[in-house]
Amino acid sequence: MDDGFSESRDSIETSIATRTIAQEMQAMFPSRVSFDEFLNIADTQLEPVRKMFADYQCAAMEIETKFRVLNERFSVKYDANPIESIKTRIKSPESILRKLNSKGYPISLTSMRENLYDIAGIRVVCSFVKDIYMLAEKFLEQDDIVLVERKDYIKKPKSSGYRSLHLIVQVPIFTEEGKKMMYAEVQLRTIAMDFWASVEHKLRYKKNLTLEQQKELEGDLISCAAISADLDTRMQNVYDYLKESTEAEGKV
Ligand code: 0O2
Repeated sequence: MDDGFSESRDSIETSIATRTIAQEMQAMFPSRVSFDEFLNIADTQLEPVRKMFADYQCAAMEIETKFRVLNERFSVKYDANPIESIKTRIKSPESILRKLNSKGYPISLTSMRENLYDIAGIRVVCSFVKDIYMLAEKFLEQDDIVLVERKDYIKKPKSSGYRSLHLIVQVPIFTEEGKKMMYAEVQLRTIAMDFWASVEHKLRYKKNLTLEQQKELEGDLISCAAISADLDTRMQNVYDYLKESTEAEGKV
């Protein structure tokens, strides 16, 4: 049975772990870092990092809410939900460091804020391509959203076959320190695009493939991307046909 002490026990364990690390650090640098100094440094150094990740989390929440509101409004007006699912993620510290390093940017919090636009990511999955453009338009019409860049990989897919509409935006968040404009990347896709991208992402990290196998796989993925694009077009046609017939029946 849960004795209700798990949280306290966790924090005791965390505190013991921190002490052990601190003691090891102290043993490594006896003259430079005292135990209390180390804890103090860790705390003050981590505070701005924690704050920054919280800022990005808030930006993702703001944008997610905007899309949920749009979905609700459309469900009332047209009796249909354009959005199938919304996922948000904050880029991991490892991935942030790798990107800063690969692009030759300085490794600092200021550099992260100024140079990386996709630390907060929001993925909106729709059934139909037309809904993607309609939602993007309604989202960008909102006067607190600043469009920084639009990358239309639906009209112009990447050489890998990847399709999605990307919007790099700035969104305001209101914190105890005042208003902050945060960068975020919104990816809008259909279910078919999302399926392709997640499978391709998994396969891309398979390490034990020969060069020949990789080439063959890339070719297969490009044909699958074409099939998925065709599926999107046909599903859109079915939807448009049904919508038109329903509207025509209403007029009779
Ligand atoms: P993760 O894990 O999603 O964070 P830029 O961001 O402008 O400096 P980049 O990376 O070329 O340069 O931007 P782009 O092309 O707009 O891609 C950004 C994101 O789109 C990627 O983020 C992926 O999520 C997705 N993406 C782009 N191309 C592909 C692709 O070929 N396959 C799949 N599955 N996803 C893709 P990250 O940072 O790469 O990864």
